[in-house]
Amino acid sequence: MSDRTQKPGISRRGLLGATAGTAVLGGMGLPRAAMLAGTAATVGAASAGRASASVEDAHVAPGQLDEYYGFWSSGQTGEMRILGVPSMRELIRIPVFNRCSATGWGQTNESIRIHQRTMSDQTRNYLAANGKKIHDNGDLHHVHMSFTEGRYDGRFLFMNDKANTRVARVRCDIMKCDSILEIPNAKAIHGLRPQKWPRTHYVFANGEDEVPMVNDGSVLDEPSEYVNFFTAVNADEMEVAWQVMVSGNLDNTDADYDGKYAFSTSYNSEMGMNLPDMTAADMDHVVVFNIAAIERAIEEGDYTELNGVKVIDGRKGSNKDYTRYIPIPNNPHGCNMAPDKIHLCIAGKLSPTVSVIDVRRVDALFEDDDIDPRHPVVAEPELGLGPLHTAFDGKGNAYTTLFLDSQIVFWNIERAIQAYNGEDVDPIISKTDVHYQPGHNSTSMGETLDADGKWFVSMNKFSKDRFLNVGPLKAENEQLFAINGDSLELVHDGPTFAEPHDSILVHRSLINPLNVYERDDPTWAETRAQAEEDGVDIDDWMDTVVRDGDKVRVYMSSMAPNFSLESFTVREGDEVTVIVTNLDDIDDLTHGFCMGDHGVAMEVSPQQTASVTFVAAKPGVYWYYCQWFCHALHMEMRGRMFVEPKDA
Ligand code: RUQ
Ligand code: CUA
Ligand code: CA
Repeated sequence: MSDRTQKPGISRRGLLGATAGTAVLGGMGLPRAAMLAGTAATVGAASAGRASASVEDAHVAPGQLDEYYGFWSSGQTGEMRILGVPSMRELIRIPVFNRCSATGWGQTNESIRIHQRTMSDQTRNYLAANGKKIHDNGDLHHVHMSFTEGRYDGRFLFMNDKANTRVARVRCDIMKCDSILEIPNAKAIHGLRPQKWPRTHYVFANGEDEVPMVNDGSVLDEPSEYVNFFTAVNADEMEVAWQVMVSGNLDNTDADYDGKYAFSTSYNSEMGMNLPDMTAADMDHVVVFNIAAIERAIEEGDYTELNGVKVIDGRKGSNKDYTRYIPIPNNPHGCNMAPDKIHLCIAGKLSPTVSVIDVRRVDALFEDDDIDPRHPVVAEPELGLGPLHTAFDGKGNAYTTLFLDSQIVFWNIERAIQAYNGEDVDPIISKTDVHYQPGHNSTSMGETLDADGKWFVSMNKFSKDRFLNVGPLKAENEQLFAINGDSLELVHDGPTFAEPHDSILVHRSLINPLNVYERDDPTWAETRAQAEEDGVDIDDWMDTVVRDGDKVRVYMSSMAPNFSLESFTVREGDEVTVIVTNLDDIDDLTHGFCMGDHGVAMEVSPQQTASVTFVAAKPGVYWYYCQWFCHALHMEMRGRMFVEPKDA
């Protein structure tokens, strides 16, 4: 226990195990909250002690389906994951910014096209110089679904790549990435949120790292010349709509429920280049982006064009209505809009506070130049050490992770406002230990108007002693809690590989993916066009080899347990493209194509077409096989590639 980070003066966690601690805290929370509920009429249903979910509800028997989809980011692994909640069973992994051995993501022509569609020449040249076609790593922090009028609409999921400054989209009908957008000018896309109202026309994306405005080497170690960029992505076209240059850096972001504003935290208002400088100021800020004013500026031409993007100057002192800066203590991090449509919670990180912004009071910042820039702040409860992110239950309560305290603090927004106004009330309802050092948290439907206050997930950066020791690199830990009256009841520890960064919990009624691809899916539109040129119908049985100089296109179909081609012949040095259509149209009948000893493998799901290109550089006989278990004769589903020597 001694290795846990402890808040000085609190020994309770050292004495109590997790379950006991949770139970005791819950018990302590109840009478106090019940007492307060009597005096504060505004306190929501949670304080009435009514259970929203319970330990029993968390049991999902084998064969039973979960009530929620959990869409998980994976941090530095670069993929998206889907879990069932409350069982916390991992259902599948969706490769996005990573290379996937199983599916061929990052190797198939279809996925490389998605990677390269918006790739800058600079990136393309860099990759070519390093013998690569794509970046095969990513740092995927945040997954969020598209909205229509404040509710998830089940169309798309959007996600960031901090490592290589990108935004990606996943189609919810097939649960595959269909677009990757490289963001110009900005560096290190971190915070990302879709517009909530009236619909997700924009996805807002924060650049975290400061760079010279034109980053071509002409300015290097001159931080006074550095800027940061806030990007609005057109979510339908997956193109950059516009960018805003800001003062300070940008961390997390969220949008309001009126379609008027987006907000971003900045921990480096100092524009420091090292730790002492980045933490020097007592106050950093939240940037407010005035969407209508920015759109007007675009229309009226008040922008600079930079690398093909319309960039607006929203820096301090630009004297325009594009941005405002709200001072917030001290290296703020999380930025979470409550489903009451009114309150935005900014987590203090180095400050033990969460600053509550009433978004209705933001208009005044744009109308009155002499107003106190902190006018929209209506509460600033002191909650504990290291507040990072806040989730909501739709009943007026908030749940904030305390990284340093390894706790979740469950508090009431209205009571925090009363306390800020001098009333003698304590906003804190209960505190619950988590294991250990939580970053993000999420609640079922909690970032939407349908927040239902049933389930709570804490995504913890350390597991320490919770699982069998697997060596110096430990699993991380995500914990599921039932929101039960005034307390959180731990129902599940879920070890995960790097890393359970963030998640959203979406009711299953909103998600309805296909079982089998539609043959006219746009994913392979370019492959289809090439086939048409070659006179091959990829919707039908095909066993055609087309030679085009030293390029060879091998068209084949798969139908369990056969490939249409038992063998094909190429010459040493040929560039070989194998195009496979899986003609099976039965649920769950995925085939694969793996070319032995060539580092080539891909998924071909029912009714899917996929293709892969490689150079046949080794003369000899090579077996290809179906690497996705499909049939009793799966092992027999194979064939030979003959590579004739060049000088034969
Ligand atoms: S933000 S460090 Cu999700 Cu807490 Cu990336
Ligand atoms: Cu087809 Cu295994
Ligand atoms: Ca700072």
